Amino acid sequence: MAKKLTPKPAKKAAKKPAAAAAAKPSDHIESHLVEKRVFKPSRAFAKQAHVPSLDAYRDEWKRSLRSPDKFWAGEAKGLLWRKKWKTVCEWKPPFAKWFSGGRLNVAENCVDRHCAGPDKNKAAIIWEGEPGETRTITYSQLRREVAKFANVLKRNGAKKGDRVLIYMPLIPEAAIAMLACARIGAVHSVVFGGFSSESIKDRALDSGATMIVTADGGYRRGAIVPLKQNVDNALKDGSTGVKRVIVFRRAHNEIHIEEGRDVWWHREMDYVTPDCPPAEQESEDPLFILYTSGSTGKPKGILHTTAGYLLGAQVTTRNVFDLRPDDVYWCTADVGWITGHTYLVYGPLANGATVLMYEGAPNWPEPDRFWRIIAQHGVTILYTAPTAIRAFIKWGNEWPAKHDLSSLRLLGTVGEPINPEAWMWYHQVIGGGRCPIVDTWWQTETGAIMITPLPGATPTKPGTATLPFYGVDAAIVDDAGRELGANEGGKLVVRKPWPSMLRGVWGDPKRYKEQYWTEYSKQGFYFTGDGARRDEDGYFWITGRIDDVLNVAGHRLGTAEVESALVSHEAVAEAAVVGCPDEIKGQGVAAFVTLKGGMKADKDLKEKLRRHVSEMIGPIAKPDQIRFTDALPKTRSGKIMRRLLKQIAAGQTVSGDTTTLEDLNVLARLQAADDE
Ligand code: 7RM
Repeated sequence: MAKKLTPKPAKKAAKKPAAAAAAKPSDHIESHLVEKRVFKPSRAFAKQAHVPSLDAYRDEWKRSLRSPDKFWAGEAKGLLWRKKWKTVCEWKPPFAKWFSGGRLNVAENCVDRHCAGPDKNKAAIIWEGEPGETRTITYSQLRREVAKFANVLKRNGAKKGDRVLIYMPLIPEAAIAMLACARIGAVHSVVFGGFSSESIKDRALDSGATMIVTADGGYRRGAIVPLKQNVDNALKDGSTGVKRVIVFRRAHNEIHIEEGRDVWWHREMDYVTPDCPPAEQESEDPLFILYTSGSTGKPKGILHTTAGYLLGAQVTTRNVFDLRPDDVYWCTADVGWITGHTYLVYGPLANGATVLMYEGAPNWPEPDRFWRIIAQHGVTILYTAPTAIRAFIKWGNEWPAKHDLSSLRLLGTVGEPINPEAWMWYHQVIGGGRCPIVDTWWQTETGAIMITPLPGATPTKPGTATLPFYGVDAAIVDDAGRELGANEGGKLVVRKPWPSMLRGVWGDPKRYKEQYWTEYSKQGFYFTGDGARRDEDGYFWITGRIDDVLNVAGHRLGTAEVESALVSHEAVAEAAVVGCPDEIKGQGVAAFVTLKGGMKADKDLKEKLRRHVSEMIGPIAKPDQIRFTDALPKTRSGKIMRRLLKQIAAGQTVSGDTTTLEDLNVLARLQAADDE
């Protein structure tokens, strides 16, 4: 394995340590002070970076928008093609084709390619299981496993274009199964291991899957998740078209094997050779379907195709995470989410990087598991979610303090707006004040990062994803599609197609058009569903989903803004804000608040918090309701389920789909807790 990086700490993270910077991490940091702070990339970091200055970024970005075909043609040289493309982009709104006429294979790009030279013995995946075992898989070992499992898929009847569900714990075999599908041109649809039988069934039906790859069980907080049993239940009524289930033995829990339908992964692997030439795919052949929630109850299958997706994944991973050959790169997302697809599997492997993969929970057996892993494996890049960061803050600084985190050189966040306090904590306590933070905005639909700092180039400010990536024509527009001025809140759109954009909603072309392309059909803009503003430096501040924007007495108010204000109070660990009906103002503000350990939930504190919000934003943002709770209802990917909170805040009984809820008990407790 390549030796570890021990970057010299930057001399000073910022020129003049304002009150906030000088404060110890445990100290209370005022939001409005933090927001004024700008963190310039240190000279040491910039010197070695792929993109070493803001000017270099701006020049390249302008070039990429002026002649996108030329720009992407240049970038596409970094992929391994079996046949060169004829045209870079054909755009007939809302349908794009990228690299038509080209042929390539994603698995060959992510694996075989790195086996030709010295990288063949480089670690591709360093894995740690929740019980504590570790495995290191080199690129040549990965090639062998992927090729063998591709033969297993074929042996069991999978062909090009067939849909294969993958319902696995976070183990290397999940990535192996994905890459094996890509190797033969089968279309995978990963179903998060935390989802229920019902979700497996829905996805199997909607995608028309004929095969499922799963495991006997997976570990979560010391318990075993009965994955195979969930699959059995999903297939029980025989309504899906699934003919074959391949079962990896992970947890050794007892399972049922349905003769004629189920086979063991390890037995099948004995029947095959490691000879499986990657099958050439057309650029626009489907690579995967990933289901994601929309505004309705039924998740939609977002379709991504071969060349454009891979290119987006490769180019963003290299530049945003400033990948170097000796990095140990850890993305904490599960493969069940888009972040796990693009930044745990396809992006880093396309770049020949070493990826760290951890199976379990961050607080198992104790709240220092992440920091222990970083110290043990010499992790240099950490990519995680704000919700995790806020949990770490709640658990206390003593946990990271136990471990040597000096191998880290870069931090990233994704999934939701990060409140400046969490950003500062991440920067100071985890990054030791020396690591740049990339706050990356993107979506399942965009396939790859769209708005982000480049760590050697872009000065960052806590709470903003900063500037668009190359080739991304992001803008804030009003309802008529007119671009707005500085600090005017509007809708976030993308005005030009990009290689890794979604190609459709599986089996539902109407929903594709209506959801993303109707809002600005005249202009041909992609509508993200997010609200945002750009500040005087052109930085994008994402305020959250449009449906999360409140209108209180005619004033636009981001729920994230109010949450940020609440979290900036020293007593608050986490907050979720939704609108509630208000006779006079139209909409009122309802806040659900979890407190830090030792804080007392009483009327006095409620009043203090109301005042605090009023001081931070303005009297208009003062919460009408505050409910203290010991947990917030979240999806398994950590997103707060506002739909449920809205119902509770409105005094209704909770109805609709709760299958993605992490902990159903939270709901019962919330409903029991009132506003008094
Ligand atoms: C990658 C992912 C997408 C939605 C998106 C936003 C929110 C994601 C950020 C963010 C502010 C960020 N895909 N979002 N990243 N908001 N800053 N850096 O999360 O499809 O699951 O969600 O998440 O609302 O539209 S996703």
